[in-house]
Amino acid sequence: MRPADSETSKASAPGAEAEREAFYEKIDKSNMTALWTVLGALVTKEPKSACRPFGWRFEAIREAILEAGGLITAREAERRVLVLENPGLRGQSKITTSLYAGVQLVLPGEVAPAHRHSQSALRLVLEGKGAHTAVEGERVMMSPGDFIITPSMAWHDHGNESADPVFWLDGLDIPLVQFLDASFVEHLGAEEQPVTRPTGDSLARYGANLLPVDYRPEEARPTSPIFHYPYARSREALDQLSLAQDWDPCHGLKLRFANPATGAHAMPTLGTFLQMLPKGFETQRIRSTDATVYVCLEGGGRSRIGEETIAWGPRDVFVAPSWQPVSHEPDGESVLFGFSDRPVQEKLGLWREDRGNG
Ligand code: 1HN
Repeated sequence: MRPADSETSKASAPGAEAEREAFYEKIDKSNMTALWTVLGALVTKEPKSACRPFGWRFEAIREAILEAGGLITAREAERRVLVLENPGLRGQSKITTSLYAGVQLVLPGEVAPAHRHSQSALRLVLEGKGAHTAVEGERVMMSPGDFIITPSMAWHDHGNESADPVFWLDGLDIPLVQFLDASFVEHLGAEEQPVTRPTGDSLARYGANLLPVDYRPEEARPTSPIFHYPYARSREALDQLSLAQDWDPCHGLKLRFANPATGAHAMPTLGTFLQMLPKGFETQRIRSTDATVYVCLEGGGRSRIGEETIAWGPRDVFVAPSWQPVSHEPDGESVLFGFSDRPVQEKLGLWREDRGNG
């Protein structure tokens, strides 16, 4: 063999394999590993995720959590939630590699006690009217489709003064915070935090195309000062925009929830989206590096995600892993809420999408 050949050849000399194995075992005892044995799995040609496409029917979640309602109180559980675990990530409380999701039930008269933590949370109300959540001294009444934010380290508690059970989806950045070893939690001690501001205060102050005259967005915290995005308002925007008939071939009409003072994503770690698909509009396949959790708010249809087809209707939850092509087939006019870690990936310069494949 000429030197040039031997330099590029990957074939190893006879007997080398046994010698190498002995070497790997030896260095293993000193907590060392040879990079060349793991490099291919570490740096992949494209994203390779254990996360799988999957869907949960709301009826099945509802039935299970109502059963839990007879087994444990909200007070006792702190939060009575059934965690939606991705089938490829069982035992880790993850719906995607970086995101957590669960469905919470608050029964009439119950309180979920005040606490705060470094994880950011979103709530997407699925069923029931008349429960409230309090965030940093302000209460909001929850209605189906409402998107509510609990910023990192904001005190929050929930209560239900209505006569019916209330269900919502919780989305949190738990796996991200866990990965960074940056988790803190504190309990207030009191069941409910004191109410210090009138209901509707933050929405009027920051969500009416006005801002307090001396408000400095650059000094503000990284989460939107609005923590309640009522569905009635967002739905009206979709209705108005649908008149333009300006549909994106991959998204139909897709908007993101924003911090009105900066235009940034409403939350620093979670991107939140609202999407309208007109009746019979089959979207073209698109893939992106942010795995996305979808919740159907209205309508019904199917989504093709990678090799799977997932059917959905109102309040169903489904998940698209990173880099798997996604297309939607709505039977009637449909509205989807979605959330992902897109803001994190964008800030790190890692986010990519591809409309040309699949
Ligand atoms: C949490 O604080 C809530 O406040 C819900 O409703 C789910 C899951 C893990 C950690 C904290 C809530 C949660 C959570």
